[in-house]
Amino acid sequence: MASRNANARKKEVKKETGLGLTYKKDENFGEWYSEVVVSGEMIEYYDISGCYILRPWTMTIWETLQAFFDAEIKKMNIKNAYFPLFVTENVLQKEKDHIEGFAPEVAWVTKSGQSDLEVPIAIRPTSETVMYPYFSKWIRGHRDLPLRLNQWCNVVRWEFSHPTPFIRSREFLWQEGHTAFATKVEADQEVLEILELYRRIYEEFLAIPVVKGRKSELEKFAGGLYTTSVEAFIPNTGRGIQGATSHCLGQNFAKMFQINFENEKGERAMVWQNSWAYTTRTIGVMVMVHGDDKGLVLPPRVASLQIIVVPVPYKDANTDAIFEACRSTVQKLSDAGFRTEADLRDNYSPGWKYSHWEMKGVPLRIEIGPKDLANNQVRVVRRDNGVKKDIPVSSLVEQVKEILSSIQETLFNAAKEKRDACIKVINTWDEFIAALNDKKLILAPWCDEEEVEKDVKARTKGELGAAKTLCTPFDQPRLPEGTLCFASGKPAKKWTYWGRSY
Ligand code: 87F
Repeated sequence: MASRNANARKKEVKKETGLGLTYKKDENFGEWYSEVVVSGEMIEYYDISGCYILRPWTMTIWETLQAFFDAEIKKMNIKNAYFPLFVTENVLQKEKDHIEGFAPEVAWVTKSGQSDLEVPIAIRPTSETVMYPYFSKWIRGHRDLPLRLNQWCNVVRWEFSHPTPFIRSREFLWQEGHTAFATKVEADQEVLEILELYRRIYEEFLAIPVVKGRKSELEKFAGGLYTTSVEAFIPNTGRGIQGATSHCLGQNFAKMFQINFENEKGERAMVWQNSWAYTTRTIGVMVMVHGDDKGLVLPPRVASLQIIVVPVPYKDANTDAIFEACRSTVQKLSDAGFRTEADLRDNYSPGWKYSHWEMKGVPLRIEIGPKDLANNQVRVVRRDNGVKKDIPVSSLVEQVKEILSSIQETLFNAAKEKRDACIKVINTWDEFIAALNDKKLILAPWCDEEEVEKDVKARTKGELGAAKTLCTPFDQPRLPEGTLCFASGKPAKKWTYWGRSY
């Protein structure tokens, strides 16, 4: 009976205000995602396809990730810089070999007003060619090394496949780190230190489990020596998603851009370089992993607002006293360092406010009504699992602190359990195809040959896209002697994750 009343109320709210989602996550994931990011007020669509407005609800999350990462790289003595948005054709073409495949995605400015520019100018899709001529100029001797720069900026890649907010957009925000060292040992070490920061962004902030590993020769950044990445997984679509990359570029760019230095023995030597980036895609992965049929679910560590306080004044209640209790609750929690607000608007019902803040994913709701006032307590409701609890005002701060960290932990554990349940270890081609059709994250013994990966791609081509390697995890299970590659039948060299991907 109680739940029937609750359902009736829900329908009422939706009828009155249009609140609530039309699509369900498990039934129509794509539509659900588009609806959630708009209804949750993270994204507004724009009149250029593949371009999106990032609203304050998004930007505060980005700023939280930025504050963490920026502080960490400063500890590593990496400095921020800003290079221009534009690059001439001449300079962009300097790294012909690797740019070739990317060329169709480069956007160009060809006019100012009505007149053609003398030479068209490209908008940076990434900044290797913008920065490295100056690395060459600034690096003279071993005392100029290491040179470690980072920039926070936007880049443009004119994508032609299906655009998706955060996940695949034509303009996005990122940080790009570009560093140069005297030795490969130093470069190798930095690659992993940065990758660990990326793991922490996903696991500790966004509550998303990731796999650290190395990209195959086919999937690595073609201009570099090797690529490492953190890989996440979206259970609903059965797709892997590259979370961030940390590359060792080797000396390829040093050769092209003549980035040389005089070493301690007085000889000319080439630098060893790295580059690394994470983007606003992180936020899309978070929405996809944690969101539910009521809307966004934000992990407390990144939520713009961690606690929303809602007054629940019944007809004859002392409204002033309830509002005052809401204000003092906000004051106490804000003083204790929590991001808290009260929704004291008098033109919306409590039920409408509940739905609204649930849609926006606020981790914790505090309700204060006449009974709470009388008992010197508040009612807290968790966004992640709906669990309600009455807590005495006297222990408000301590208990809220505990509940928020419990939400953070619960979100991570739930996401990890769901991800782990999707991992399928396979040994044969038939098992591989079955697991692929079953939307699994596939762990397979592989011979690590480029031709074999190309062959797997060709054999799995179809409407949903081909299967490819996601990464070879650093954390390798034991590979029994005599294990054969699932695709070629040759001796397997390593366990590698395979799947469809974003
Ligand atoms: C699109 C157009 C032109 C990716 C592109 O991953 C060039 C490129 O070079 C391109 N899309 N890439 C690879 C970017 C490599 C590297 N750059 C610095 C990173 C980390 C940050």
